[in-house]
Amino acid sequence: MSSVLETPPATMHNVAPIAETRELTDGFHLVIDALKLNGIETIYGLPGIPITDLTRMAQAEGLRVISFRHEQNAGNAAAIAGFLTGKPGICLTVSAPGFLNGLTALANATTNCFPMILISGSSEREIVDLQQGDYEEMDQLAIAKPLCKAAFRVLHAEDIGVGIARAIRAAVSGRPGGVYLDLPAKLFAQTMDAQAGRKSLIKVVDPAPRQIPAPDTVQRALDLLKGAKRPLILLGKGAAYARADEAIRTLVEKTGIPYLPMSMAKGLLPDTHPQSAAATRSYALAEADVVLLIGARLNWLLSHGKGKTWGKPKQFVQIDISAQEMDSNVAIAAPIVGDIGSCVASLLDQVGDNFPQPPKEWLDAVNEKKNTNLQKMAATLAKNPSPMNFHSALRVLRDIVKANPDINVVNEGANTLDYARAIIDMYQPRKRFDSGTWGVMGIGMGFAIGAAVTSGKQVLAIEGDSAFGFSGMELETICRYELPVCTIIFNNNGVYRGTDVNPTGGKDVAPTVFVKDARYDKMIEAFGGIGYNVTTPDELEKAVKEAIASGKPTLINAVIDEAAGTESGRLTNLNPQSAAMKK
Ligand code: ADP
Ligand code: TZD
Repeated sequence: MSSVLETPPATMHNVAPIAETRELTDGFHLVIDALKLNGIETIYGLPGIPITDLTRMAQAEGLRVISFRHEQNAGNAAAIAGFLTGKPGICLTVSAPGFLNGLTALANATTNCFPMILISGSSEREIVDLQQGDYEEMDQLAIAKPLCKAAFRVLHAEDIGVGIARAIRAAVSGRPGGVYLDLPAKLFAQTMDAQAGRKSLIKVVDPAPRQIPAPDTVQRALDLLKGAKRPLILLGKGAAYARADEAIRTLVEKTGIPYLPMSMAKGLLPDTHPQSAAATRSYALAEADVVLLIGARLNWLLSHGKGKTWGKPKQFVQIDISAQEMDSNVAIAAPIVGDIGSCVASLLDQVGDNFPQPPKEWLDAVNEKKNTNLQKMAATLAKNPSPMNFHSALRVLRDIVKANPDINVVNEGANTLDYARAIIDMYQPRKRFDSGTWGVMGIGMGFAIGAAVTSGKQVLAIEGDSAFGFSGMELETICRYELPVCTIIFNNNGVYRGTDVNPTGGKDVAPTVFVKDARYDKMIEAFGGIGYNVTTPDELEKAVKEAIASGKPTLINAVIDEAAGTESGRLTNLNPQSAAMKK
């Protein structure tokens, strides 16, 4: 949109005035127009100086503006929208503190390779640079730079098109990540000729171009895989992001190689697929001799590719868009650098119907272990202890997801995360969103909102009671936008568990303990949502089914045995231990 500035010409005598009209646009509208031109439909943000009018105008111009209670949650929503759509999710914040609140989400998005753009208004450059104490003064560009993939500032309205084009391309090309775009307050009010403004905008052509792997790298990988005795495929969230679902499935099935999905790659192939080795993960990792990594890094989540977890010596084939990822932890015998779609297609070109299948002994061994473990797990899940524990509650949720395979699952906590990841099978790609590469708490309500807004489908947010606290105020946002989010709090009275005691006998409770028997269900009722308090699997099942059928904002306070679970979930070994502390 643009305004019309009428400049009445000087009139002489009684000659009728000829209105010289000039159409003007401004920084506000150029930002909105540039985003729209590039297919952006939603802004996740929190209004205030200097971007309040930008949020209003964006809404007026047809963008969906989802307004949050804290910028970190807006940023997390944008990040997961980026993961889901392949377009950068947009988070809009005010300066200094608002920017810093959003920055955690931007850094987390970058760490997880999710494309997002944090756009923050900023104060007057002249005052900031002389450190003269402006309202919300901060050198935001300098602070953002080391924490994201790229950072830009636009000073002139005619450069907004370039700034947004650069931000979009930086976020989605190559390894996706977070981009910071600094827009000083003064920029928004700058005006320029509307036609020149329109011309200054850039519609980014092919923002994430294919990157075809070199044929010899593909051949090297195939040779290694063909000679393997105990091959294994590992699918990471990069594989889910790449949207090469059919090609990946075909590769897995034509090679006959057992595979393991990382948590956010679950559902890329249904977890019930006969080649899934998830139920015998430890055995598969330790025994494999050639491992094909597709969009997964050998970071802490994979024990850095070495040590006890990885047991026998092995050779790695790694598909990744980032050449620098190769050899990050261990030697990569056959790196394939390119986008996963192109790399898998190149492999498939040579994997015909007669690709040598893995030796029967290997497949039999994997299947035997898998079936034994599945039987053990079934026995554990069948129990009905009172009070309810993680397993009996998750059995219910597993069955709900099985019956509703297009449900979005958000998951954070310690035990709640580890058990839910293992117990709940996923059936469709890009339906599971969790604490990710950092193991961060606080993604819950932001991811739930981003997933609900982007997909328009039901979300189940499965939350530890501590994890939920980081973003709980967004229940109001969920109610305000009437989103189909059912939040389930695994309430065991504390961080990890609720059983710690203060060793001094003093009045303060232990640092990991919360208010006992808190009723989180009452929180959502304050905003018009529906709350449930459940203590048994049957009650939980009834509540979730009702919640899903209603499609309304709901919260289920699921009372879990406060002694269930372990300290730090499955990460107990990462807690530093001092010899001086040992008795
Ligand atoms: P996980 O946590 O599931 O193991 P990671 O986040 O560690 O997964 O790894 C994802 C990897 O996928 C990153 O190294 C990233 O560079 C890569 N990646 C992301 N998108 C693509 C793509 N389209 N093509 C190739 N590699 C990709
Ligand atoms: N702060 C942030 C931002 N991220 C973190 N990961 C932590 C703190 C430390 N932390 C974990 O790693 S898990 C967790 C914290 C505080 C919460 C565990 O308690 P919970 O889960 O109630 O959410 P369980 O399921 O009861 O174990």
